[in-house]
Amino acid sequence: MNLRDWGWSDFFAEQFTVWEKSGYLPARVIRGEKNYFRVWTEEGELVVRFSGKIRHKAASRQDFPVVGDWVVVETQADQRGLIHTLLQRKSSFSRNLPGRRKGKGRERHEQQVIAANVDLVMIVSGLDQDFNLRRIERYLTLVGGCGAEALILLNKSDLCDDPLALQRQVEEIAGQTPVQLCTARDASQLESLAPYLQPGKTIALLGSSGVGKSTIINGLLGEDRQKVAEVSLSDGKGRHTTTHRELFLLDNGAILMDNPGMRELHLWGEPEDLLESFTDIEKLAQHCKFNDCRHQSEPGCAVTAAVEAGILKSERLASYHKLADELGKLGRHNSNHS
Ligand SMILES: Nc1nc2c(ncn2[C@@H]2O[C@H](COP(=O)(O)OP(=O)(O)OP(=O)(O)O)[C@@H](O)[C@H]2O)c(=O)[nH]1
Ligand SMILES: [Mg+2]
Ligand SMILES: [Zn+2]
Repeated sequence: MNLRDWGWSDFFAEQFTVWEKSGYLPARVIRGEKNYFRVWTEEGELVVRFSGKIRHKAASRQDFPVVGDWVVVETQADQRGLIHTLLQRKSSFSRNLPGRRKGKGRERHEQQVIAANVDLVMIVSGLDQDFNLRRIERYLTLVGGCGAEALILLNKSDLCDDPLALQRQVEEIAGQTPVQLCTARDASQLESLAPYLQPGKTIALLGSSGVGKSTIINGLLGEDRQKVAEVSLSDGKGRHTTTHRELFLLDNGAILMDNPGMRELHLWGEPEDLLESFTDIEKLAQHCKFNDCRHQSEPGCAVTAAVEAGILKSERLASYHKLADELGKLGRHNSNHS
């Protein structure tokens, strides 16, 4: 195998040229543990730690590697190594970890980079109790700001009487993002994903616990590599079975990232990220009387007029307001968003 199998491209190769004579190797982070990472290099898999230098130089959390990152490592004996630097990311997605530090007064916001160098995010949603249009809008907004493409995957069609009706509901809020149905329990149904699984492309599966992300990964790998577990009978919620992000290489060359189900997804990004996830509202807004219309109760608001006319659902506008507020609050904390 070579580096390109793991998603290496000219974008990273250019950054590595200054390291070429160092004897160090480029490596991709494939799994993060508490105090070390597993990386893949041309010489195989290594267990690596941070050099003191990277700790010293890191100004904030986002300077530390996450799964999907490309790093420069010095190899040591026994398949071990040290990470010397983090190469610039082609894309990354982050969430906000609010109110983590105890203290009085203002709400605190902290950017947490979840994963890096992802080309496509599959937003997985279950067609059981998990189904929630507002949550899908939230995920779409997250992906809208991160530089990756998106696909919405509605799983567990077998548990739903009319999957096509739900697919249509999702298509209404999805804009240009494609929406696909599947039943991951039947691996043969995953063949429809083939067009998205291209060699060297990194595809992350995101969604709540229990929606079937690991089942999809196992189905595509053709073997049970990831543990899966039944959702709770009482409330249909998942049991947070997957606890680590991890990359897997498929036979056809695509790279899949399994992720733990996210409990809370607070957005990190810019208000402009809504331009991609709410194109319908942004289009209507061009006809509002005031340029800075907030679509609350301003006169001449084309957005609220569309709600009154039944063209736009009020739940969708409420969702837009909620997400816009959330992104707006990040304000200047957010100047180093990448
Ligand atoms: N009926 C049905 N069950 C499914 C389908 N796909 C997955 N499941 C089941 O849903 C449960 C949860 O699946 P997982 O793959 O563990 O879900 P996950 O998204 O990885 O969950 P976390 O790792 O907790 O985030 C398991 O019991 C799966 O067998 C499907 O298409 N239909
Ligand atoms: Mg899982
Ligand atoms: Zn308006």
